[in-house]
Amino acid sequence: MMIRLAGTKKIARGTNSYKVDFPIFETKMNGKPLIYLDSASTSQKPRQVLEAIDDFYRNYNANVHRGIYKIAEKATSEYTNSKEKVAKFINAGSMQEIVYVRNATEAINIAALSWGEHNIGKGDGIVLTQMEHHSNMVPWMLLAKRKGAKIDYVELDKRNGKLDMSSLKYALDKRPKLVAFTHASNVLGIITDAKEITRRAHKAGATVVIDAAQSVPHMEVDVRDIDSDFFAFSGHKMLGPTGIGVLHAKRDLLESLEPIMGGGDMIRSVLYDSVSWNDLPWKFEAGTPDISGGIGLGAAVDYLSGVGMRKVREHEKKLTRYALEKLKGIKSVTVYGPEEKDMENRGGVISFAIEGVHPHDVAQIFDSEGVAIRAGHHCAMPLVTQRLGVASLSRMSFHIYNDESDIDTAVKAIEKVKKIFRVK
Ligand code: ALA
Repeated sequence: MMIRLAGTKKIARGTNSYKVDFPIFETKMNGKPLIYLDSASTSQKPRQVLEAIDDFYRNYNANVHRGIYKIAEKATSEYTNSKEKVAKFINAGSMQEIVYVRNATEAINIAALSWGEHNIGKGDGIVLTQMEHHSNMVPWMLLAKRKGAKIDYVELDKRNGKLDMSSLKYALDKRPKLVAFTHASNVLGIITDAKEITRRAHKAGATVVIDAAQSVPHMEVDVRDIDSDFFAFSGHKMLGPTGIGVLHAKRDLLESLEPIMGGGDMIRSVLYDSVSWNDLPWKFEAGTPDISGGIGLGAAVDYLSGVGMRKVREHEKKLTRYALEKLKGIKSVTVYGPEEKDMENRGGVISFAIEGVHPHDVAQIFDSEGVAIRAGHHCAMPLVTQRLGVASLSRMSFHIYNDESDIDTAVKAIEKVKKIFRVK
């Protein structure tokens, strides 16, 4: 059972009872209560995560897998235990399938360097989608360049902005070696049908890599049901600390791969002329790992599990629908991504534009009202500039600590932007 600690100072509350768990909401931004609408970029951290990290450094800081003394044993068991928690959270086969990395980007790069290096050759096909984040694009571009492979992009449906399944079919008919796609777009909020895409990709003989950076923090995820080969996400977007992320892969696949980094912790034995690897998942974790990060991530998983991922998803659906309805009623505002009628396929990310106003100016005026949003190409430049045809977009994104009053404040900030820039 989750224990919710009361805040020490007053936190402005709307309709949200979770906000008190997040100390950052005790601070003000430009003299106003902080309204944080940038969780797709990074999430805020509950007190329970901060306390778990603090507890490690204060009370049992020691290296893992090395010390024969009490605090080292505790550090090792807490760190390992966090992997058990993560494995359960995404329904992985076992903690041996949970490789800790720095973030989703590093996870995808490891898949490209370990699996890709040995399995992609000249003329092979790699299938991506038009809405990938750079992190699920550039590692494959680098690999394709090294190997002489060819990249195809699954198009977005012109009618609803979702993945065009006939374009996927066209790409799969060419029997690619790899299909890599996002589970939830950080720009359009679109949630892809990961299970169905994986099924089709496997039928075509492809290995599947899923960028789950924007899905795992916000919804129930079952990697065994999806059946992906590689699955990547970051701790910092799911209420955990920065610097820790997860590469999940099927055990047989991980067993078959060579590590790409060598050093302590990933070896079983080294002689002057030979080396053998440690068991999974340590085989892929060279050097002293991010121990506090793993422990913090475990605490974040405890927190999210205590709330319940269905509840997180329902909360964000309700907020997103509320925000989309409000934005629809504002003249000169264009919203990108599926409409509020389609919430089953939409996450809590809303990219928008105000006619004639640069998104950086929008973000600056929001900032003056204490509201944090992101503005730019959102690390998905091809989607934003080439596919959507705009230089940049403003974006609000939600998590469990947001409520309707946050959106009401954002709507007031939009009215302020329109007034300052004399937008009709
Ligand atoms: N990928 C993160 C975002 O969408 C940083 O903001």
